[in-house]
Amino acid sequence: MKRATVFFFYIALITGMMFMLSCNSCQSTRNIAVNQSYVQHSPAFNADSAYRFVEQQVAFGPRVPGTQPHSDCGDYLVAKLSEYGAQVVQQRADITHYDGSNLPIRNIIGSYHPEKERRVLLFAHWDSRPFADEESDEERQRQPIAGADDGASGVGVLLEIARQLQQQPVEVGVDIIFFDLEDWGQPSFDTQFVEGDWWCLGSQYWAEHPHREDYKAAYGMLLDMVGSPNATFLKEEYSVQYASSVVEKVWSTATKLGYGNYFPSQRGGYITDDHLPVNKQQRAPSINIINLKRDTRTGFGPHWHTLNDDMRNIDRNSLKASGQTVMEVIYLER
Ligand code: AHN
Ligand code: ZN
Repeated sequence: MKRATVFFFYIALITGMMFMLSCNSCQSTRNIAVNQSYVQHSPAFNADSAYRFVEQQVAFGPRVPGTQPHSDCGDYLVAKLSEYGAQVVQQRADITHYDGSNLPIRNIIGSYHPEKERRVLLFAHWDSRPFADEESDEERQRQPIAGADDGASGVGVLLEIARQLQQQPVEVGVDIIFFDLEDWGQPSFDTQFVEGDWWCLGSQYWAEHPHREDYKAAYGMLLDMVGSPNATFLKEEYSVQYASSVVEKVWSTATKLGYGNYFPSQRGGYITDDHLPVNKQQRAPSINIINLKRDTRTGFGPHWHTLNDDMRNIDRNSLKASGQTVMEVIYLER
């Protein structure tokens, strides 16, 4: 072999070895990087937009069934869902309440791809509680709450998801339901307890009379009180009992997205809420994403069913954590 050839051979060998070594090291650093950063599949949930949807509902005044603000807000919600391309169906009925009075129910349902077989159900209640019965002052207990967190926050997040669904569709069908009359349970200042299930009247009605005959969804997610700062969505017990795989999917997705602080791996109590009739009537195995506390008397945030449940209590970061997590789950669904 000529000297030049030998020289060239050695150069080629050394370059090759260096290439293999560098490739090895870059491979391993790349693997570490992949393990650490999760690549999000869903479009970015816009928390400013969700915040405005909460603000707009609250601006109508307390959405107490039978009042003008309630009726105006209902029209607004129908208009928004239609604007964002959902097929909207309204369900109206009259029910008799614990005090014997007649109350009108107005459930608002927005469907995406109603022809698709595989469906995910997203829901929240849009009415607000007629009494702030967790206030200490008795006079204040009879006033209606603004319900920024309790009601408007879940609806606001779902309106933002509706807006996103129009811009970028998902593979499965999605139904968004705004349930009425969740929050007219008997107030604590009543002295006579009337036997019956007085919470969740809108969802009870829908579960018995779905908007489409034999309606069934693969699973459902309820958003209730998702707006206050440092919300903690503990694993609510009925959710674990009826839909444990959905709980695992949602909580692990939240953790991958970096929202583990909002979705800690801790159990909450059993909460009677709109997911209960949906689970019991088997319309969908459903979970409740709800801010639960272990260190308050009620088990909810300190503003719960008080006059403090207003816009001062709404934090975009909490809307983002719940909204982006739900979006990630549905955008991955096939
Ligand atoms: C009970 O306290 C029985 N249920 C609470 C459900 C609820 C009320 N969510 C919001 N407001
Ligand atoms: Zn409430």
